[in-house]
Order: sequence, then structure tokens, then C-alpha cells
Amino acid sequence: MRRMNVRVLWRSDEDDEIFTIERKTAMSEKALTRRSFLAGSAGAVALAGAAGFMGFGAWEQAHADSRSTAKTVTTAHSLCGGCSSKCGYTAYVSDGKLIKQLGDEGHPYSRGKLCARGYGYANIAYSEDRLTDPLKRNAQGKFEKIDWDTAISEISDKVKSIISSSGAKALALVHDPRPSGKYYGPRFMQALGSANVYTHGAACYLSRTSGFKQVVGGGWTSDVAHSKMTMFIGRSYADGVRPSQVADIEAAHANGADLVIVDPRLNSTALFATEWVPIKPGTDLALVLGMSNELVRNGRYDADFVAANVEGFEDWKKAIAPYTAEWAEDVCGVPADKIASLAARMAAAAPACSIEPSWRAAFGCQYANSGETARAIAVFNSLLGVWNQEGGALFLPSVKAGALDQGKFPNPPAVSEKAYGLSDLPLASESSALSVAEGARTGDIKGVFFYNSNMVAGYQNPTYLGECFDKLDLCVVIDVLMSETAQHADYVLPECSYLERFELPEFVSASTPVVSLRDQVLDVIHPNTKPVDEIFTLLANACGVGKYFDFTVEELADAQLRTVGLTLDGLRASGTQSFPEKAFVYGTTPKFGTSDGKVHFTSDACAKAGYPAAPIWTAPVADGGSDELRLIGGKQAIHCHNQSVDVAALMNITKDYGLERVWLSSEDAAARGISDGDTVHISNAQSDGTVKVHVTERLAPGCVWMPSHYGCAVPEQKNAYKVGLRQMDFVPFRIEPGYGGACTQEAFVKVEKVG
Ligand SMILES: Nc1nc2c(c(=O)[nH]1)N[C@H]1C(S)=C(S)[C@@H](COP(=O)(O)OP(=O)(O)OC[C@H]3O[C@@H](n4cnc5c(=O)[nH]c(N)nc54)[C@H](O)[C@@H]3O)O[C@H]1N2
Ligand SMILES: Nc1nc2c(c(=O)[nH]1)N[C@H]1C(S)=C(S)[C@@H](COP(=O)(O)OP(=O)(O)OC[C@H]3O[C@@H](n4cnc5c(=O)[nH]c(N)nc54)[C@H](O)[C@@H]3O)O[C@H]1N2
Ligand code: SF4
Ligand SMILES: [Mo]
Repeated sequence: MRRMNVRVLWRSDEDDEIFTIERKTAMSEKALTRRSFLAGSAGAVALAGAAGFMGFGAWEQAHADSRSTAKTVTTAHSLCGGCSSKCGYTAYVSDGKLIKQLGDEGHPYSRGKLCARGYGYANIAYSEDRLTDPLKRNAQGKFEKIDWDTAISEISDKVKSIISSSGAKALALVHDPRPSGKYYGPRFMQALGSANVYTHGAACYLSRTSGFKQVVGGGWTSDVAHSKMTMFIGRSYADGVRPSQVADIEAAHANGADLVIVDPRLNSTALFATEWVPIKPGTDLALVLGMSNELVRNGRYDADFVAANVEGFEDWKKAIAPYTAEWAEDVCGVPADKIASLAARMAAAAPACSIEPSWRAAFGCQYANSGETARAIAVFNSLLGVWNQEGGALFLPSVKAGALDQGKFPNPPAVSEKAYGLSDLPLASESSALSVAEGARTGDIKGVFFYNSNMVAGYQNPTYLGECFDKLDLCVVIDVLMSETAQHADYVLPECSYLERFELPEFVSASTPVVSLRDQVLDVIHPNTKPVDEIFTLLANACGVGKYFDFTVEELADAQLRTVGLTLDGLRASGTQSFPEKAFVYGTTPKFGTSDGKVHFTSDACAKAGYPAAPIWTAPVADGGSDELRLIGGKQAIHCHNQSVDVAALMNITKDYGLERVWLSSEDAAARGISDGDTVHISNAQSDGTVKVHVTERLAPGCVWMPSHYGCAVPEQKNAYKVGLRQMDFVPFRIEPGYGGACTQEAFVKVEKVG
């Protein structure tokens, strides 16, 4: 078992003294206790507040238990595993149990606080539903336990046989790149000779990052805290929580900033907002075109910035001339005078303003026009000259590990081919996992490893994806729980939870960039689970490519850190380390990450890919009948995607508050004779099911909003199974042309009262 590197903080035979130290910490301003979470962070939002309050029951019990028996409290600096933000925190462990987590002040995402999910999800370590042993599907289609040696040797035999019959290009990896995973998984693929590495990007950010790349070369961070005005288009800081962003919007609100939420739904960020602009889902592109047209028509753009930095302005200007505010009103439902006022307010606030880059909802991946919407937004911000200006939109610095000694850490030979499917998506900034499903369906892909990914439940239509993966010769899932994806596996390999493993350093881009570390917090709870580095090293050895993995994860971490002047021991002791010499400085025009360092209002690549050179109006593709509503979704502050719903501390909040209900506008409800609390039947050609409904003025008519975490189809997830409906079940399979996004809101449903 790996050594647990923790510092002894307190040793006493007196129960009281343990209690004293906790009380002291709790009273310090920096400590995050249940109450300070409620008062100071996203907890101010009712939902998150409820979450925090109820979710800590189990937590406080563990805490209380430890008071009576504890002899030792140790701490470790680590990273949360509740979501991909990986916030830094200090873990407090007493008699082998996690008793407290305090957000690190120095970590740019936590800034001293964790969110409700961060606390609740930590209970995954102790979940009764965890995978404890490797599983193999038997001839009857049932999973049975096998030992690691047998699992690894059978999997490697299949890998070798696929390579000899079809080549390494028939193998693929789909993963959520967490610190160690993003090193070990892709390295394993490269060592085998495959370029086929995919992430959840297609179901999250792929269209957005690809669209931004065309215009300004990459993504930005809005300087919300210092802004005079920020527009949030399909992004809710108080629902899709990252603690630092909640702190930023709170600060902006306190400063009197104009904070506008563009959303078909009045989301929880309402608490900080000046205005809610309800919009017809999928039509945000029309709003942005209308606002851009207003800026040009009134000469209210930054002509100096445009003259010095922009390519294609005149062609773009001609192309957007038809998109008046009146035209946009017809398409997106936002009144023309409101569009004009938003544009004028942004111009007045410039350069201390921006459209926030958002994450997933409106233009991350969910519509056939998401990539083009992202392009239009990057263009709009450019018109206002906001780049790298205080209160504007910033390209923040990061630090990267340098090259390592090739004697000790030899890189596998580079693979010259592109990832399978990428050539068909000329605008995509990375490969789309949906290509893997297509490859499995056609037989081009024969073996897939899923690491920390529940693709079947979350990337697109689960029935369709499951059918694709059932055709594989080899499907291996590495997870902590049985998942919808694991239901289609030949082998399921159990990883220990994020609290029970050490991971590689994480380099975080921020105004002062940092490096942080997920240290091991708990001893391994189930002896037959293993961390990611060991699993891929075992697989590599068995597949004959072990020479690329002949080191421990600690050796690798130390070597990576030494390239930036740090050591593993030093980082373990300090937690997060910042690089003040690389800190961001306001005011200099960035060198944009495009091929020529310019901002591109028109794009040859887009023109070649079948889109107009300038981002002009492109409609979403799905269209409902007169009695149908567009199905849209969104996050709740207490859950993370699909992975958290089986955690009792979090799911109990859902059950107590009926959070699995879908939202329906009062107008659409009245037209269907539906009242708040009724059970409704939701159906389309893909799926159907019943669920309770929340009737509200907080949703624009024409759509139904489904929280995105529910509808678990895995009986082994005893707390989550069959609670609520899954949005993805209603989505027809589709890939956004050129960009590769999953088009997960290109779906309409009927909503009818039951009984
Ligand atoms: N609590 C929680 N926080 C998370 C996560 C999580 O799972 N749970 N996941 C993290 C990750 S990986 C991501 S990608 C982010 C996602 O962060 P967001 O993109 O903010 O997530 P969503 O809640 O899906 O969407 C935000 C809002 O967009 C609205 N919306 C839906 N369709 C449209 C549309 O067509 N137009 C407009 N203008 N608005 C629309 C929804 O009603 C919702 O209120 O959250 C991160 N933080
Ligand atoms: N239905 C639905 N679909 C969605 C979303 C949603 O909220 N709901 N969100 C969308 C977005 S924004 C994104 S980013 C993607 C996210 O998609 P994914 O990255 O696939 O996230 P999850 O669906 O939560 O699935 C994560 C899987 O990893 C497992 N896991 C958790 N911890 C560990 C670990 O330590 N080790 C290993 N090996 N496995 C672990 C979980 O048990 C789960 O099966 O999904 C997208 N699709
Ligand atoms: S945002 Fe919340 S769940 Fe995500 S890493 Fe940070 S504390 Fe954990
Ligand atoms: Mo995401």
C-alpha cells in the first residue's frame, strides 16, 4: 500500500482537546464550516443552502464520532474530486476517517471554500455501492468477480489480438482527464500505437472551444469581479458552481456591476443579477448578431482595436448587415429595444465588460449552431476591445512541466495518424468521442477503454451508444461504481476513490498560475481496488509496452515538478504553489493564438467546412410540432453530472426537496391543464417516462427544463436508480457538422398530464 504522506497535527489522549482545535478552526474566518459555507458562498442560493444544510448530516455524524474516539488528527493537502475544477483543500483525517475539509486559500478555484458537492461527494469513498473487485461478463451476460492477474492477462490477450488483426488504430480510450489519468491513459494508447484518445468534450465544451479557436485562437476568462458589465449566456455560476466564480460574481454584485443572465430559465444566479433576459433556447446566435449589428450601426465599437488586430472586418460587416435588432427579436424572442439597450450598455461599459465564455449549455455542444454561436461571441467581445483589459476578458497564463529525462521516462514513438474521426471534423479543436461510437458501430473501432467516463449515460442517446459499444470485441471500464457504460463492458476494473490515491501535479492557469497536487488522504479501503497509474502500468506490462511505464507515480511527479523548480516533498508540505513571476498583467494586447496572431472575423477553415466565412445566422436543426416543447437541461448545485447521484448525502437532498422535477412554464402548463406537483408523461420517438412537474414563471414558454443528473439506469446504484428522468434518453443521435458537438438539446418532447 502506498505511503500516506500526512503531517501529524495533533496528538492527545483528551477528547476535549481534539474538540478544541476544531472549534478554533471553525471560528477562524478562513475556515469553511457548514455555517460559513451557507453564509459566504453559493450557499446563499436557496438550493445550495438547503444542500449544504442537509448534506452534512452524515458528515457531522462522522465528525462527532471522531470526537469521542480520536487520538490523532492528520492533514494532507489534496484536490477535490467532486468535479473537474479539482479545487485545492486540506483534508483532516482522524483514525483513518476523513472528518473535515477546508478549501485552500491559495488555490485559484477554491480560494478558501469548497462547494456542497465537494463535501458530499467525499462520501463516495465509504459508499456501499462501490466496485471492490475486477468483474468479467460471463457467457450468460452476468458479471462475476475475477482476480486482477486474470483480468489483466485476458484483456491484454484481446488487445494483442485486435492489434494483430486490425492494427492499433482499432483501439481507443475515452476518459475524463484528471491529473494522473490524462498522463497514463493517453501514454498507454500511444505506446500501443493508437492516436485514438477522446474526452467528454463532445458533450461539454467542444463546439465552444473550437469556435473560439477560429476567431481568437482559444478560450478566455471573464474578469467578472472587476467588470462594469458581464453577460452570462447559458451559464449559471450559482448552479454550475466553482467557488472562486461565486466569489467573483458576489464581488461584482457588491460593486454594482451590471450582470445580465440570458437564459430561458431564471437560474439561481438571479441572486446576483441585474436582469434576466429570457430567450428562446438555441437562438442565442441571433441575439449576439443583433447586438453586433447595433454596435456597428451606431459606430460604437473599438475602431482602433479592430484596425490594428482584426482580419476580415469589412466582409463580416457586410455579412451581418441584415441582422437588425428587429430581425433578431423575431428569431430569439428578445424585444428589439432590449437588444439595442444591451448593446449600448456593453459599449458604455467597454472595455470593462464581456460576454462570459460560458461552459456547456448554450454554445458548448448542445445545438447544431453551437460552434457558430461561439464564433459570433468571440467576434462581439473583439468589437468592444475587451481583451486583457481590466474587467474585460483575459487570456490567463499557465505554467507547464518541461521535458523529462528520456533515459528514465522514455516517450513512446509519436503516432502519425490523427485520432479516428477527426479528419471528418475539420473545425474541432480535439477529437469527438462520438466518433468512437460511430467507429464501434461500423467495426473500425474494436476495443475501447473507458476511464472515469460514463459516456453511455451522458454524451448522447444511451440506447444508441449502448448498441454501438455492444458491437466491440473488447470494452473495458475503469470506474469506482457500476455505471451505465460499465453495463456494456466485458471487463470492469475497480479504481480506488480520489481520496485514496496520489496523483500527478495539476498545473492551473490563473491570474497568478499555480501547481497543485492531489495527495492521498485515506488508506485504500477495499484492498482489491487500485489507482489509475497502477492499472495502466499493469496493462502496459501485459501488453508488452511496460518499458514506457518503468517508474512510480511519485518519481514522475517529482521529475515533473523539478522542471519548474519545485520538489514533490516541498509541494506536499505546502499544498498549492504559485508562480508570481508569471502573474497576469492588465493592458497589453494579447498575441492571439490564431495562425497569424490576429483576430479572424471571417474564417477560411469554416468556409471550407461548409459554413459561411463569417458567423451568420444558422438555425438549430430540430423543430417540434405545435404541441411539442424543446427539452433543455441544466445543473443543480448539489450534483455533478451522473457521478454524484448515488451518494446518499446528496441524493437525500434531491428526495427531500423533489429536485428531480422537470420545470414547465405557467403558460404551457395552463394550456395542458397541468398544475404544480402533477405527474406528467414526457415522450418523443426516442423515449418516454413519467415524472413530477414544477410549474413556474421562471421558465420561458416553449421549452421544458429537466435537471441533468437523474434517470440512473444502474440497479447497483441503489440510491440513484430510477429517480427522475434522463434528458439524454430523449435525444436523437446527431453530431454537429465540422465541430463534433453532441447536439444534446436538439430534441422536442410532448408533455401530458397523467390521469
Ligand atoms: N453543480 C454542478 N456544477 C458544475 C457541474 C455539475 O455537474 N454540477 N459541472 C461542471 C461542468 S463540467 C460544466 S461543463 C459546467 C456547466 O455549467 P453551465 O454551462 O453553467 O451549466 P448548465 O447548468 O447546464 O447551464 C446553465 C444554464 O443554461 C441554461 N440554458 C439551457 N439551454 C439554453 C439555451 O439554449 N440558451 C441559453 N442562453 N441558456 C440555456 C440552463 O437553463 C441553465 O440555467 O458546470 C460545472 N460545474
Ligand atoms: N445526463 C447527463 N449527461 C451529461 C451531463 C449531465 O449533467 N447529465 N453533463 C455533461 C457535461 S458538462 C460533461 S463535462 C460530461 C461529463 O461526463 P463524464 O466525465 O463521463 O462524467 P459522469 O457522467 O459524472 O461520469 C463519470 C464517471 O466516472 C466515475 N468516477 C468518478 N470518480 C472516479 C474515479 O476516481 N476513478 C474512476 N476510474 N472513475 C470515477 C463515475 O462513477 C462515473 O461513472 O457529461 C455531459 N453529459
Ligand atoms: S467546484 Fe465543488 S465539486 Fe468541483 S472541485 Fe470545487 S469544491 Fe469540488
Ligand atoms: Mo462539462
